[in-house]
Amino acid sequence: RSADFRDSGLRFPTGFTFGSATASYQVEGAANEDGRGPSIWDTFSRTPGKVWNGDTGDVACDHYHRWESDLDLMADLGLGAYRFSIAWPRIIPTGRGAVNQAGIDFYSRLVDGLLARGIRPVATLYHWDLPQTLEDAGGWPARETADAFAEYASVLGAALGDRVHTWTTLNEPWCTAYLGYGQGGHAPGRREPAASLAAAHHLNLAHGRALQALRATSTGSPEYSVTLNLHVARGEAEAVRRIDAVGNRVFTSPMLRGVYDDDLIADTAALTDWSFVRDGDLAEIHQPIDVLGVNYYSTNTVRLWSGDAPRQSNDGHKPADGGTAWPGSDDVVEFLPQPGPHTAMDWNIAPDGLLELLHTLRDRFPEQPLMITENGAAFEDAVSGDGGVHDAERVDYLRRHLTAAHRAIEDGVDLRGYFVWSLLDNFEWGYGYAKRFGVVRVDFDDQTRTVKDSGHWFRGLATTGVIPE
Ligand code: GBH
Repeated sequence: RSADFRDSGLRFPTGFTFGSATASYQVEGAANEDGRGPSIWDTFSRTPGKVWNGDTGDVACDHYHRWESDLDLMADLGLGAYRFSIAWPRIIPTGRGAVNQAGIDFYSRLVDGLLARGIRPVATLYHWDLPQTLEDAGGWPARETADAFAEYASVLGAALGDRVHTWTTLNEPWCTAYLGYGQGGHAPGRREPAASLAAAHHLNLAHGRALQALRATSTGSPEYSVTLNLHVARGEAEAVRRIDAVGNRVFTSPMLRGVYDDDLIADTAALTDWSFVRDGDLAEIHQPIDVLGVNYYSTNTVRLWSGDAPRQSNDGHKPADGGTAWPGSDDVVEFLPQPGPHTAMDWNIAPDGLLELLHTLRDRFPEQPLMITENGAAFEDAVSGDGGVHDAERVDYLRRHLTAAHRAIEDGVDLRGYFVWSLLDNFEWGYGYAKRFGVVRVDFDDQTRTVKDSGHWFRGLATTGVIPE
C-alpha cells in the first residue's frame, strides 16, 4: 500500500454504493416556474455584492427541464445512487400551509426515472433553500421553523416515502447556521453570532422532528440519515477542541447521543445561555439514523490567538467583514495557512484528513454506519482542442480520496458508500458559476454536457468497484 493514497486496483466490498450528488438550487433553475415560491437564495443572489459576478440560480443547469437526459447521463456513468435535494419552496411555496402539487410531481417523476434506471434515490429535504416567508418570520433562529420543517417532512414522506431509498434530513447544518446567520457569506446573510447558535439548535430539532415525521408517513422501507460537514482540525490541542465543539459536536452530540456538551456551552457562554433548548428537545433530536452522511473536502490548521498580532483567517471562506463562522471561538482561535497543494477554492488537498475523520467517527460512534455523501474538487478545467476535458488534477484528487476511503474500510470503518460532488458543474453558492466541481462539464451558454476525464474515470470505478488505473 502506498503512503500517498494513489493506489489503483483496489476493490471495494460488494454492495458499496457509488453515486453522485447535486442540490436543488445549484442545478434546477426554473426559479419562477410551476408555483415555486421564493427562497432565501433567490433573495440573496439577487442582492448586489453577495454572489460573484451577480450570478443567480435562475437557470443554473436547467435541470428542472433537462432532468430526463440528466438521468440518462447518470445511467451512462454507471451510478448506483443519486443524491439530490428537494426545494422546499417548490413543495410548500410559503413554507407552511398549501402544498404545490406541481412541485411534488417533479420530484415524483425524478424518483420514478431513477428507479427505472436502477439508480437509488437519496433525497435530502434541506440543502439551504429556505422559503423566504419563513426567513421573514425569523428563519432558523426562530423555533417555528423547526415546526414548519416537520410539516414539510410529513408531506414528503406521504408523497415519496413509498419509493425513496434514503431520506436525508439536512445537508451541512454547520453552513446553514454559521455561514447563513453568523458569518453572512451564505443566505440569508445575517451576522448574529448568538442567533447562529439558536439556528444550530433549531436545525437539530428540525432534524429529529423530520425523522419522526418521515417514519410516520413513509410507507416503503427507506433508510434515514443526515449529512454533516465535519471538520478535521489540526494543531494546538485547545484550539482543536474548540473547533471540534462548535464545528462538529454541536450536531453529533445531540443527534447521536442526546446531549449538548458542557465545553460547548462554556465556550459560548458570553453569547447565549442556551435557554432556547427546552425540556424534551434533546430526546426529540436523538432519533436513530441508519447512516451518517459525511461531507469532506479538506483540513484546517489552528492555534490559539494571542490577540496581540493581527489574526490570520484562512478557514476557506470569503472575508467576513465582521461575521463569524465559529461563534464563541472566532476571537480565540486562528486558522493558519494550510500546507500542500490547493484546489481552485484554495482548499488544501489532504486525503489523509479523510482517513483521520473516518477513524475518529468509528472511535466515537462504533455502531454508526457511515457514508461519504460529498467529496470532490474545483479546478480550472477547460475544453481542449479534441473536445474533451482532461481534468487530470480532479482524477488524482478522487483517486487519492477513494484510496483513503478504501483504507478506512480495511481498518474496520463501516463505510457504505461514496458520492462525488458533483455530477455537474453548477451554481457554487457565493462563487456563482466561477468554480466548477462537476465530473461532467456544463457550458452555461448552451447547456451542453461534456463528460470530463474524471467522469469517465468514475464510471470505471462505479461499474467495477475497483479503483481504476
Ligand atoms: C458543500 O459545502 C455543499 O454541500 C455543496 O453544496 C457545495 O457545492 C460543495 O460543498 C462545494 O463547496 O475550512 O479548509 O475546510 C462545502 C462546505 C465548508 C467546505 C467550509 C469547505 C471550508 C474549507 N464547506 N469548508 S476548510
